[in-house]
Amino acid sequence: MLTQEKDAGQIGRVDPMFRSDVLNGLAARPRAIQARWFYDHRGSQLFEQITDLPEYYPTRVEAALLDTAGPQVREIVGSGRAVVEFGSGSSAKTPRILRAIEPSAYVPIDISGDFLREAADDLAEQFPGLAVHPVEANFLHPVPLPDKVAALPKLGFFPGSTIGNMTALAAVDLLRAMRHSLGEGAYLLIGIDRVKDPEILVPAYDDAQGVTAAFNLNLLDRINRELDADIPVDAFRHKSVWNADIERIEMHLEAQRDIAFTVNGRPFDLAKGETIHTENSHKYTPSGARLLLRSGGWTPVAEWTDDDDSFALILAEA
Ligand code: AVI
Repeated sequence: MLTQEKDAGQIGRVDPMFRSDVLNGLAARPRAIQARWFYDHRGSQLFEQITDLPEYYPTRVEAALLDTAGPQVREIVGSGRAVVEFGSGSSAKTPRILRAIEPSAYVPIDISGDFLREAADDLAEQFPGLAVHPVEANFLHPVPLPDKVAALPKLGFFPGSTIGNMTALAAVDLLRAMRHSLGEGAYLLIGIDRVKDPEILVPAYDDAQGVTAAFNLNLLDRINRELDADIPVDAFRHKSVWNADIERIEMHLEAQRDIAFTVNGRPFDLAKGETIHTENSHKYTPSGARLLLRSGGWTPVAEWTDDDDSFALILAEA
């Protein structure tokens, strides 16, 4: 995921960025709130549940691909590198790659320091002898890496198709920032979800158990909790749609009736059927993914996909 936000509501602080993004997003046309705000404590828990859903194939398929690709990645990049994971979160996929690569150091980067240190401690315990240097930073910009890994060649790790949650332009900027952070001679191992039949894609973002719906609607609960709002959450419905022109899944919250509410003292009115756009998940064709990487300054050198070509793990060179 892009970021793991601290649960400001639980500790009684209001994040001014959250407030301004929500107020501006609700006033804009079309109305839209950035997906990064999904990940309060509850949202992060719901996302973990999403990754186990039968309909949500990316996590499962990528985990299997990491197991297959690991030894081949090691053959190409060699051992002894520093693995630098962007947006490491709970570092759930990390052991798979660390086991295969046998790096000298592991540098998890995440915006949430609490999550980061917990995950770093866990990994240090699982891999005794591995130097773990967590960095609390926003990886959307170039990140200075710790001096202790300056001399080591790097392998960037960006799993989960998180890159898909950005527009292509923002994705290219991020890939360039990563190249800058990792330096000459670096490799990047990245997970990218494929364009496929909407009959598979739409349920992956609108599952039968309603976990994704709860994840999307939690954003409104979060606004009520943290921004002194009175949004009638029950009056909204989760919607997942495939936008074929832009090759992306879009998540929206749709008003089921005319709705009036206030956020931080500001009034908003939504007509029945109006939506708040909350997330984009861009999918890539094989050539589209390679073009994206090249535009971001990376040359693809190897690629692994499952039998259905539903997800790709790509190794690229700086
Ligand atoms: C974090 N990110 C890659 C997920 C995705 O598939 O776009 C977020 C998500 N949203 C709904 N389900 C999963």
